[in-house]
Amino acid sequence: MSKNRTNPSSHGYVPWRVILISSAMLIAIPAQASTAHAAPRTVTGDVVFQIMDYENFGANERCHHDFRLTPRSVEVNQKRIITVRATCGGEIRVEVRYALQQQAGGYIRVTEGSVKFYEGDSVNTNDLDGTSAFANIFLWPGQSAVRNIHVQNWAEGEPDDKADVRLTLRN
Ligand SMILES: [Ca+2]
Ligand SMILES: [Ca+2]
Ligand SMILES: [Ca+2]
Repeated sequence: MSKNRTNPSSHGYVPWRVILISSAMLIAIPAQASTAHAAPRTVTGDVVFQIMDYENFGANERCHHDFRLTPRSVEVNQKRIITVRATCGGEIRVEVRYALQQQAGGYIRVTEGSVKFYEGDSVNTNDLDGTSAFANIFLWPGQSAVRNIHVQNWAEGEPDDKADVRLTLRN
C-alpha cells in the first residue's frame, strides 16, 4: 500500500490519491448532520374558541373554550393531522384541522389548515355554513406562532353565528 507514497514537496505537485481521500472526508460531514436532523420534534400549543350562537328569541349564546393541545411527536416524512372541536348553544360545532410536517433543519411546517363552522339542529349537524383556510405557518425549533382565524355563518347570511379561533403552536 505504501510503495506508491511520494513526498509532494520533492515533485512540486500533490499526488491525486491524497486528493481523493480528502474528498471522501468532506462528503461524510453532511451525511452525519442530516442523520441528526431526523430526530422527531414535539409540537405543543393551545386553541382558544370564542363562539356565538344566534338566537331568534332572547340573548345570543356565547361560549369560550380553551384547549391545551396534546404534545405531538412529528417525524421526518410523516404527516400528522390534528383536529380540535368545540361546540356552542346546542347548534354549533367548530372544527380546527391542520397538518404538521417536519422539514429540513428540524422546522415544522403547518399545512392544510382549516376552520369549519357547522350550524344546525344539533352540535352533531353536518350543515357546513362557513370555512376559513390557513396554511404555511413555519415553526423553527424553539419558536412559536399564533394565528387568529375568523369564521361565521356565511351560507345562511347570519353574522351573529360566528367563531374566532386563536391557534398557538410551539415547536
Ligand atoms: Ca342558534
Ligand atoms: Ca342555541
Ligand atoms: Ca345552518
